[in-house]
Amino acid sequence: SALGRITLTTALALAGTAGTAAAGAHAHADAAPPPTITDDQGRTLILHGLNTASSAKGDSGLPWIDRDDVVREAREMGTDSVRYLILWRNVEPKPGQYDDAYLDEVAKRVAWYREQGMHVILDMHQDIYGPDACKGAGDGAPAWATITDGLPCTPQDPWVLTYLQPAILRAYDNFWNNTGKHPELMQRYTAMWQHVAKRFARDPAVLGYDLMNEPFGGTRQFGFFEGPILTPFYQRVVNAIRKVDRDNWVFVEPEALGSNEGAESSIAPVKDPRPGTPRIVLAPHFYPGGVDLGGAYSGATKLLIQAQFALWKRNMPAAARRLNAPMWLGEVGGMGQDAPGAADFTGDWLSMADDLGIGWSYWSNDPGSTGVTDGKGNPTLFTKLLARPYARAIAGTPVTMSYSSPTLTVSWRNKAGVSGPTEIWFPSTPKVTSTDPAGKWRTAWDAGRHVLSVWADPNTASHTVTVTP
Ligand code: IDC
Repeated sequence: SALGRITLTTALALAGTAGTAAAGAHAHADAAPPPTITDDQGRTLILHGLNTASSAKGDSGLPWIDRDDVVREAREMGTDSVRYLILWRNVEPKPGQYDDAYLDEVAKRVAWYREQGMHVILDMHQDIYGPDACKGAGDGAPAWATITDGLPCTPQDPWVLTYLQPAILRAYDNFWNNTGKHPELMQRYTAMWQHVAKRFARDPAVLGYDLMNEPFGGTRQFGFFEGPILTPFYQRVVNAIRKVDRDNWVFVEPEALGSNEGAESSIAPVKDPRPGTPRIVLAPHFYPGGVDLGGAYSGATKLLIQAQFALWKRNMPAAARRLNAPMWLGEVGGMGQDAPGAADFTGDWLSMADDLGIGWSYWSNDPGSTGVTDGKGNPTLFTKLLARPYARAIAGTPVTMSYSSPTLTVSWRNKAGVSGPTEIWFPSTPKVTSTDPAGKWRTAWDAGRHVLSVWADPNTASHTVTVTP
């Protein structure tokens, strides 16, 4: 049952963190501020966006969207970024042979986001290894890289249970070379990323690369996977990317099983060989108790999900501190708009992200009950909730960002080397107040883009800006 699964995942998560539960959220209050994702002017970027899209898992490897959809999304929802799905099997249909026509199609869509001033994170997506591992159930790897050694497979419902099928476990075991027989698969994957990074290194809209969606360890799990196998693999991919691209950010995900529910991750630091400050981002997902699989946010289930909120909120920042990396919530959502508690759940994770000072990418942009259009062109519940006032660029060290309808409060401290205004997205014409001395700060409102620019007083160290309709 759903409740059984939720109880299991929560128990798993709690077991993983027993003993550290007493460590309070304020234990690190005096430490240096956590690193953040920054733009060319040194401003902190808060990324709000949509995963675009699950439909890219089809044969073409391209999402359903058209240029107009991107225009509308930027205008109506104020998104400043996209987690854009690409797939290994489309990039490298034959070993060592890259389909540059596919990458051209990707580049064409990236340009649509560029026109809207948005940032693109290219996500090398996979679920249950690839379409050839289990009768079309999965997506990601090409057929030639899918080595199941003839083991059986039956697609399961819900889809995530397919991960435990013998053929799937073996496909991963061969990929990670747990079998000792296929070192070439990780090498191919690494070279494939270098090819993609070379293609997009100088595309100004591309912010970075999400190296692998929801990595899964096969028969090696948790401490036997993340530290000894996944981390060194990421390191090799980062090193390969840095030979062709020094500047874009690299997003690394913990193993999904466990961390999606808030359990501790044992992912280890990945070094960034680029000159200057490192640009590695920890990019976990949040799917407490299978809320994407027909789950609800009410009654006893809600209490269990709230426990997973608490775990996630402690364990993911702890992993990010260990990596000395900024954090970004790469997937969250997947709940139908009619599911009990869908609005509350959405409000709660949005607040969690604001409290942590991190951005997010909602799952997903596909039309339907979990999307931002219902398939008949009508906005869903999520359209409005996700069109949330936020500071998309902060000209200094962020201190707080909080939204309590209808008021957005943002505060930050000056930071050397940062230029440009703080930029706030707001759905309606804003009224602005600031703690800076009168006459020493100014604003500009772009009514078309709904972006408020705030130039703070450079001679005041800390700034708090309040925006209301
Ligand atoms: C889901 C899609 C669903 C599809 C499934 C397998 O919503 O239609 O059948 O993938 O392809 C993830 C994955 C993401 C999932 C999403 C929601 O990264 O691909 O999409 N999810 O289930 N991890 C946890 C949840």
